[in-house]
Amino acid sequence: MGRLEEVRVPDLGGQAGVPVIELMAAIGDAVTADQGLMTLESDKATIEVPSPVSGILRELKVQIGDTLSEGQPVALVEVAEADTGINTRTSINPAPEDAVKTLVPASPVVIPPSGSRPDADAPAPVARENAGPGPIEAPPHASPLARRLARERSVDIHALHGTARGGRISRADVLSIAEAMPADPAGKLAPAAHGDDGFALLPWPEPDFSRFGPIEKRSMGRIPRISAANLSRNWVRIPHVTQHDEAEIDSLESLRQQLNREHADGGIKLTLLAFLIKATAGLLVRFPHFNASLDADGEALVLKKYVHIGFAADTADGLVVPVIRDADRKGVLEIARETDTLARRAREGRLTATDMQGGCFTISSLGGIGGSRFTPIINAPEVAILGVSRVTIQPVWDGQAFQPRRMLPLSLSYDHRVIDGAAAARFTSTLARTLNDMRRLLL
Ligand code: CAO
Repeated sequence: MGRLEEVRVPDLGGQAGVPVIELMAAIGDAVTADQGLMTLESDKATIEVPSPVSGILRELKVQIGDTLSEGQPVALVEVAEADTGINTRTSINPAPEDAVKTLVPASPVVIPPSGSRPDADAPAPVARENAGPGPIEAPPHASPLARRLARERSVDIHALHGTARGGRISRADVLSIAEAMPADPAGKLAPAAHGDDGFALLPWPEPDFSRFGPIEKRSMGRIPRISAANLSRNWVRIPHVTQHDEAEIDSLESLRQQLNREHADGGIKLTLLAFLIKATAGLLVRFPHFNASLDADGEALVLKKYVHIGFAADTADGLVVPVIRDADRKGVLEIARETDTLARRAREGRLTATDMQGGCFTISSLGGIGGSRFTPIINAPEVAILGVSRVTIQPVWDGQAFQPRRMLPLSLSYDHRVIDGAAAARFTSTLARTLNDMRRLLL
C-alpha cells in the first residue's frame, strides 16, 4: 500500500461543531486533489472538505450527522504515486491541472446558505450523452451549493458535465438544466419534485407579503430545517390516528415526591418523564407492534428486541430527540439521571449523532409547559409516539362521591398501517393503569 495522507477539516472561520450533511466519496473511490470528500453545513455556510491529494480513499472517520471542528482528522487517502502502482487514470474525473499538486488542502469552499454566489458567465452545461458501461465513475466534481440545488430541484447531478474550471459542476450548470426541465403539462401543478413522492401538489403560495404591511425575513436555522423536512415527510407518508386517554396519577405523584425526598442528597430529581419512559418501555415489551418499524415498501415489519426510547427536547435552536437506550432494563433513577444529562446536553447544543440514534418510540412531553391535548407527529421509522400534556385536577366518581384526582392526558399517535385502533386503545388504557399503579410493571 502506498503512503497514506490524512485529510483534516480546514479552517471553518471560527465555527466549531459543524455537522456533516453529505459524504461525497466512498471508501475505495479514486479522488483527485481538491475534490470534495464531504460537505459540512452550519447556519452560516456550506463548507466542502477537499482531499489534499489524488489517490484512493481508504478510510472515512466520520459519518453523516457527526459534528466537526477545524483540524479534526476525517479521512485517509492513499497517495497516487507512480511507484505505488495505483492507476487513477481510468476512474478519476479529468481535472488535469488540479491533479497531484499539493499536500495542503485548498481553501474550503464556503457558500452562504442563501446561495447568493453567482457563477458568472458560465457557458451552458450539457447533459452527458452516454455514460455507458466502462470504468467505475468517480463522484461528479461539483460545488456544495450545486449539489444542494440539484437535490432540491431533482436534477441528477451525475448526468451533468460541469462548465466551471476543471470541469466542475457549478450552481449555474444545475440551474440551467432545472429550468429546462419540462413543466407540468397542465401548467397548474408543480412537477413531482422536492421529495413529494409523486403527490400532485399545488405550488406553494408565495405572495409579496410586503404589499400588505411591513415584514422581516429570517432564515430558518439548521435544526428547524432538518425537523421540517422530517415532519413533512412523516405527516404525508404515515396515516396517523391519535388515541387520547388519561391516567390518574395521584399515587404515582405521592411515590415520586417521597422518592425525591429520599434522594434529596443525590442531586437527581425524579421527573414524571422518567416514570413515563419506564412505564412505556415496560409496555413496548408486551406490545411488540409498537416497538417496530415498517420497511420502505411497506412489506415487512422489523420487530426490535431492544427498547430505546427517544424524548423530544425543546432547545433554543429547535427540537431534538435524544434517546435512552434499553429503557426497559433501567431503573427510574437511572432514567432520570440520563434524561437530565441528555436534556442539558441538548440545550447546550452538545448532543452527538449517537445520542439521537436507534430510537424505537418517542415521548413528547409538553406537560411542563401547558395545554390539554395535542396530536404529535410520528418520528419515522417508528410507528407510534406518545404526547403528554399538563396534569389537571378533575372530579372522578368513586362509586359514592366525586373525588379530586390528578389526571394526566395521554395522546398516542400511531401508524394505522401497523397498529389498529383496538390495539392503540389497549395500549393507552394499559399505560394509564400502569401509571396509576407502577407495581403493574412487575407482572
Ligand atoms: N403536568 C404538569 N406539570 C408537569 C408535567 C405535567 N404533565 N410534566 C412536568 N411538569 C412540571 C414538573 O413538575 C416541573 O415542575 P417543578 O419545576 O415545579 O417541579 C416542571 O413541569 C418541569 O418539569 P421537568 O423538570 O420534570 O421537565 P419535563 O420532564 O417536563 O421536561 C423535557 C423535560 C426535556 C421533556 C422538556 O424540557 C422539554 O423540552 N419539553 C418540550 C418537549 C417538546 O417540545 N415537545 C413537542 C415536540 S413536537 O413539536
